[in-house]
Amino acid sequence: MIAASNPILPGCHPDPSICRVGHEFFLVTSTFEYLPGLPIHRSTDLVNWELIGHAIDRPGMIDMTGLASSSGLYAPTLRHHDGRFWLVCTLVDQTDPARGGNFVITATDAAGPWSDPVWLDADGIDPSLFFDDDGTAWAHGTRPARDPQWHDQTEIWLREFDPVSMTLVGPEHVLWSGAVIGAVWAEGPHIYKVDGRYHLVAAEGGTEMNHAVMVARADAVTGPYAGAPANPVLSHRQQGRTADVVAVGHADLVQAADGSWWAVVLGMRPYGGLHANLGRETFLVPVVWEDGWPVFAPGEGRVPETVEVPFAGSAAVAAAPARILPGDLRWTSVRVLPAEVADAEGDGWLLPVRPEGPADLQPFAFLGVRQEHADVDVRLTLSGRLGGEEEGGLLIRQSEQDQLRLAVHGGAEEGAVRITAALVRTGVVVEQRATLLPASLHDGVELILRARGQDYELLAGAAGSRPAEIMTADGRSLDSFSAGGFLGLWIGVYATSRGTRTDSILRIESFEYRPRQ
Ligand code: 6LW
Repeated sequence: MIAASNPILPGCHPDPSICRVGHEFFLVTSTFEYLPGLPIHRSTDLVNWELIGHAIDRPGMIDMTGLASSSGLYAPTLRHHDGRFWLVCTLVDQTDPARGGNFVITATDAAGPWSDPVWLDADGIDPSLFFDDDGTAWAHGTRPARDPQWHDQTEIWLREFDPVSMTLVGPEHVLWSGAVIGAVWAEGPHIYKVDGRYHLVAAEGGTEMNHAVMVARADAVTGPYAGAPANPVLSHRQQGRTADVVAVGHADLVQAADGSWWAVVLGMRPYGGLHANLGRETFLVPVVWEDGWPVFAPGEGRVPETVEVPFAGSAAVAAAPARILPGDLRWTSVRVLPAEVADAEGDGWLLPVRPEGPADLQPFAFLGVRQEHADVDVRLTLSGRLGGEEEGGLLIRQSEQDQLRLAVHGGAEEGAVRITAALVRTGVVVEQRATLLPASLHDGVELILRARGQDYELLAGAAGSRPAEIMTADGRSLDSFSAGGFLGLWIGVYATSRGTRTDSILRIESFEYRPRQ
């Protein structure tokens, strides 16, 4: 038997939703403005997870242009029914409520292809689907309470879902507004039928320090739902800011083939104070049923560091390769797909320089991966030619407003390159360095990030030579506790001409992401 180490999906993998088909588990998480969106991970043992594809992976499936950071694809739900995977999700534009909405897509293979979205007549976020054993299907989700009794009160709604016409039918039912009077953000609802009764699992308290998992049950899917006497059935809210894992909530349950029950939840691991640069990650929690109610992490009541999975064998999947080649599913871009901003060439990419840049709300030239480890070395080798106003390099990105950049610039004299480092906070450069290094972009420049906890050390030099230290930035301003939003950090490559049309192209010779054990 092998044990799962928590988190099972490190780095920005929030709002996990899980389902089982035979002996395989499938898991999806939120991706906001990043594309491809909604990664699908597969596992046979809940311990080893393999990224097999993304539900939103074709140009034009979802239009994300102009969306600000932390808008985009919110909490999805993944289910399997009648030979098909069903995924419901919300496209959110935080500045324009008229844009986006809830949609459903289906696939026979979770790795894809997925159907084009069918938009549902429902507002709010966090949609879910429940397929009852009498052949009916039910959609539910959360939205601001129509008649609120308190600030930030939400309500869980339910309507029948017709899987043939892909529409909501029949009357609407309001099921739940939270276990606690005055609870904010009852959300992330999922309904399950266990031993003939309907169980509603929902988060509340908001997705930060007061996050919690609540359960209610009813004899009919439409309610009335009564809360579990043990609510919250899981939370780290009472552990305060020094807990190793905080913000635990947003659970989804799954029953394994051997009859055992499990939950996936999101949580955050702060380091260097209350800063969680890796974002909201996915954790595994064992569940048992006592007196008709689920008990999360029995005997412990908190997210365990490791979880023994009795049916797991002993084989561990090999760690992902450090050098990330173009075909690697880990690559993501912002608001567009990687193939819409870059062309794979051999073991690297050609990255055409665009007028838009990392501070813009439009798609820009960017390819990146999640920061999944507090201690990591990232090594990028670039070559090509840049004009005088053009730049490209490493981008450590929280949002268009909060980021750290290490750039090589065009226009330096022969045999030298100009390197800058900049820490940007709420859109303002708060710390910067500039230096000339003996190197040539034609022959290759190496840009390096050494993250050691909250120290983000940036180095640069000619490819193959000893790199020079440029700046060490404090990463604390980059996490969502400081910057707001729902995301962890991404680390990638960007290029921009800063407004001017250009034919310049940067070549990404290699990109390595090497965690320090
Ligand atoms: C998501 C909501 C939440 O829609 O955060 O943790 C929101 N919970 O359920 C964004 O991930």
